[in-house]
Amino acid sequence: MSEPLVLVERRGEGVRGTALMRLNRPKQLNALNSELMDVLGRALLAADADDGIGCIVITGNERAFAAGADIAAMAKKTYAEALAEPFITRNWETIRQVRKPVIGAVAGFALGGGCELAMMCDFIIAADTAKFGQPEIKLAILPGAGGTQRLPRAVGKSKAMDLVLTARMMDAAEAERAGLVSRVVAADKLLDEALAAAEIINGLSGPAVALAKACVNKSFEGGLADGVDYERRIFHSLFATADQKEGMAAFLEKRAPNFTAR
Ligand code: DAK
Repeated sequence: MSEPLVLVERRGEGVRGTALMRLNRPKQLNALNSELMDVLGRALLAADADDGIGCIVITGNERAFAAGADIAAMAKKTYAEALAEPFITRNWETIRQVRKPVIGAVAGFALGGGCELAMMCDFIIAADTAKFGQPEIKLAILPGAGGTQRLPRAVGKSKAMDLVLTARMMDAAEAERAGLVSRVVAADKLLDEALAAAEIINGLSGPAVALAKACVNKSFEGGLADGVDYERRIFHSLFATADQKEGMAAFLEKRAPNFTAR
């Protein structure tokens, strides 16, 4: 039997745990082909629908998060074929449907589609070995899974242009300075750090977390005024939840909250 393309396991002891998803094509540096993206997409949707999961962590291995979409699978496609068949598009957007937080835990190469997949996560925790880049220009293509849109939003126009146009890689320290990653840790602590962050989220109010994620995402999708208006309405709606009452009461009573996702 062949190895699963994504290894999925539940981590954490609490009522809500973490779905840990490891990309698993090590010989190809986790190059992302359609089959792998299908499996990942199904796992993401299953975790999102599972009440026992609060947070998702996507990771690779020590050498690579993912070195891009699978060049071998793309190399011979004609323009007409790329247009006519779903190509690799159908399963690249699945992650955007996920309402629960998705943390990218990146060690080694995160290039091309690998960098784009990491950027589709809600935040990235990087090992000090991580290397990010959009080297597609070297293949005479350009980032095709949102890289030209998400990278400038993350690191600003100048650095995004630099990376996209020169194909150079950026190390973890530079990525942290630029705001692409939220934190950098020693490689052997990467998974612990990501799972600890997930565990904190698992203990919070599920509805509040999902709506906070939606609000932050909204800030990237429209103008500031629309985003603030959207945020205000979502903010008000949270006062309909029992978790808001409990969270504020617990603070005022100087005790730990007991959230029930209601
Ligand atoms: N695809 C296929 N195989 C890959 C690969 C990739 N992206 N990256 C590495 N590999 C394979 C290598 O071919 C090699 O296989 P064997 O020769 O052993 O059979 C094996 O992984 C180990 O790689 P290397 O021998 O090259 O290892 P090195 O340490 O020397 O170099 C490297 C590591 C990461 C610098 C190098 O492998 C490299 O430059 N890889 C390619 C990086 C790259 O160009 N990435 C961008 C690919 S284009 C879209 C969605 C996504 C995309 C586009 C559209 N839509 C939704 C429309 C994305 C496009 C891309 O990502």
